[in-house]
Amino acid sequence: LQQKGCVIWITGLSGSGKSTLACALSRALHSRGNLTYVLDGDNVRHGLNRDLSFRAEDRAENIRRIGEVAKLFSDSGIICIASLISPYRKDRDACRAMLSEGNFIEVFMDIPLEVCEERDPKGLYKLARAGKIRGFTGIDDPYEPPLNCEVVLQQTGGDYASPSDMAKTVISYLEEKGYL
Ligand code: GGZ
Repeated sequence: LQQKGCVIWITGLSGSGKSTLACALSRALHSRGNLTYVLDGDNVRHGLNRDLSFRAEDRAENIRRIGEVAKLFSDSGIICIASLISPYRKDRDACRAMLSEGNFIEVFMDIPLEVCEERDPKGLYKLARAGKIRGFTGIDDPYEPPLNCEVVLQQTGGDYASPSDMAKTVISYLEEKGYL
């Protein structure tokens, strides 16, 4: 098995495509024979983290727990893909500090709020604008973009890369850095 355990941490707004990328990346790695595990914020909140709300302290705890679990997977040699909004820089940096040097690969879905809101796959932005959801990230709750992350995925020439192209970009990074 040609891989080194690590955590690929995908951060970005709701509707930016984090879960879609996590899934595409996981599939692409499986087809190469690599082992992965996906920890998706929205899913983990139905089980392990079902006691947590979206207040800043609870988001911090959500991120901390997912970081700890991701570390366990990465210690076992698995490539763990964590996809959650993780809006606060200090919470993401605390996860980075938990892992050995270089084993935390932060991937920023740099998709403008207008685009995420236009997509609105679950209709949550509409509810947030109508005041039916309070403290929604990007509307009335903050999102702090990474200042120094390993991979930034953004618009190129007026169009967005497909999930499989984005997955390829991440895989190239992993190859370049010797994780694969
Ligand atoms: C942001 C919210 C909120 C609020 C519910 N703010 O796009 P989704 O729907 O499927 O994924 C979002 C998910 C965010 O959970 P995370 O665990 O990723 O968040 S964090 O890292 O900040 O703890 C969204 C939905 O839950 N959702 N209410 N108020 N997103």
